[in-house]
Amino acid sequence: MANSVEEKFSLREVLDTFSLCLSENKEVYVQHYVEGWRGLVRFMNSLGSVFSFISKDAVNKIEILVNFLNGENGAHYVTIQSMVKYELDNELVDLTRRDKHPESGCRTLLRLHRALRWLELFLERLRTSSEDSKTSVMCSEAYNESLAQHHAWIIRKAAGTAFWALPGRQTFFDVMNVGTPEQVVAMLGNALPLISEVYNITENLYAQHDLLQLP
Ligand code: 1Q0
Repeated sequence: MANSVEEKFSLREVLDTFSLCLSENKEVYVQHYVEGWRGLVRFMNSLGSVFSFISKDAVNKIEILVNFLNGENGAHYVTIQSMVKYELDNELVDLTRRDKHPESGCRTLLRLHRALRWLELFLERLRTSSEDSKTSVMCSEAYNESLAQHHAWIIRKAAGTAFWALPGRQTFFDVMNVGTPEQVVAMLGNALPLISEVYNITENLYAQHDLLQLP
């Protein structure tokens, strides 16, 4: 019982993690970035096993990045900026097709980065939704505007099916463990600018180095 309480998802906790992502000079710490994703995956797991194919992929990508962070070149993986520089300078990124470095930090983080855009769009819809809004609709609209453009048909199909299993808005709010719907809305209002900032910094960095389409 104590365990289930300990592992209870709290939106506040996850969002705190994202707020730690930015350094003073606006670099993005990989450690806090992946911690934020771990929290989100915990939340997704609590929604049921239909989402496990999604959380498995997310966990796999989190682990690839953690292994780099804890590896012998970990110092280069402290921020997304230093990772990009290190991997590009040392030709550790497959730029046109997956070959010698199929699981580079850059391509792995790009997948989470695209998912962060989905999160931003979804949470914004949730924040401005009304009592009778459907989470499945908000989720699939956000998905179609973001991640779907990078996914093959079969994955889009599976994701679309999973979205139908999402709990309703009120249950969603309850699981977030923040308080009343008004408090959830206020919390999202505080969190979204932070998530957007992390997203935009990463997007600009990747665009600057022409990395947005890494295979
Ligand atoms: C709660 C509902 C969750 C809906 C998540 C939407 C994302 C759907 C993504 C479907 C991905 C399917 C699995 C495989 C995909 C890979 O092919 C793909 C590309 O990788 P690769 O190596 O083949 O090139 N991978 C990805 O695109 C990465 C996908 C990561 C998705 C991580 C989603 C984590 C979600 C967390 C739930 C957040 C709940 C939000 C509300 C909480 C409030 C803070």
